[in-house]
Amino acid sequence: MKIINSDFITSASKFNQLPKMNLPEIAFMGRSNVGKSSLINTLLQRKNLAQISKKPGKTRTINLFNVEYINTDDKRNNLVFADLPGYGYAKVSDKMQLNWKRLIENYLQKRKYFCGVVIIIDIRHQSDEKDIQAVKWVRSYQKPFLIVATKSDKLSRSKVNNQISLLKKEFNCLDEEQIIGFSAKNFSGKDIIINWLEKTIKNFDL
Ligand SMILES: Nc1nc2c(ncn2[C@@H]2O[C@H](COP(=O)(O)OP(=O)(O)OP(=O)(O)O)[C@@H](O)[C@H]2O)c(=O)[nH]1
Ligand SMILES: [Mg+2]
Repeated sequence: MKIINSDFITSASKFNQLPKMNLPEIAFMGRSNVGKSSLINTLLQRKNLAQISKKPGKTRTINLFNVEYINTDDKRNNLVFADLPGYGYAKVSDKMQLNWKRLIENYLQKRKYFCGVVIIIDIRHQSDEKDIQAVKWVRSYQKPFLIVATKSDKLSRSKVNNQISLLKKEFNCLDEEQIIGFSAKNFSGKDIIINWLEKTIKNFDL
């Protein structure tokens, strides 16, 4: 799969504001400021399509992106990326946190063409309760997911491997549940994510 084009579609702060797309959709979720938008921009080869911020909590809505790609058979196709709002931002009120939970829950449960989710964590940190909770939550919906440990450029290669083994234990990963290292700075791990996208879409019955 090769991504050739991308566009912002819309932002929605409520589930019922999301447009019906009739295209396979991949969601991206993780803690606030972990690097979701940077990961999306890297995959789309765009500098700032999904906004990047130094201030955590920038993405408070579900942002949809239309992605055009060609497959190995040279056919053009489209899919959708959904940048989900980050969890666990301390400065957000309890009410906002509850709204967030409802929005994501509705999304995971009801979004018709949602076919898989990329869960993003920071490779430098031990998993915290919110990340472990998020993975358990996503597992309960029985959709394919890929855990991406980002900012790998901040660690040496040997530390990256150690940290991934540690994280796999902390998340109680089954053999088929992968955790991969990734960096939006040097693009390591990008190809593995693209391959996972391709496989996930192919396995999804529209
Ligand atoms: N070194 C390094 N920095 C990164 C990487 N990915 C993201 N960052 C930095 O981390 C910060 C947050 O990145 P974003 O992509 O905005 O994170 P986000 O998860 O979308 O944040 P919110 O939408 O605010 O929840 C920015 O300063 C990025 O430049 C990476 O792979 N390596
Ligand atoms: Mg963001």
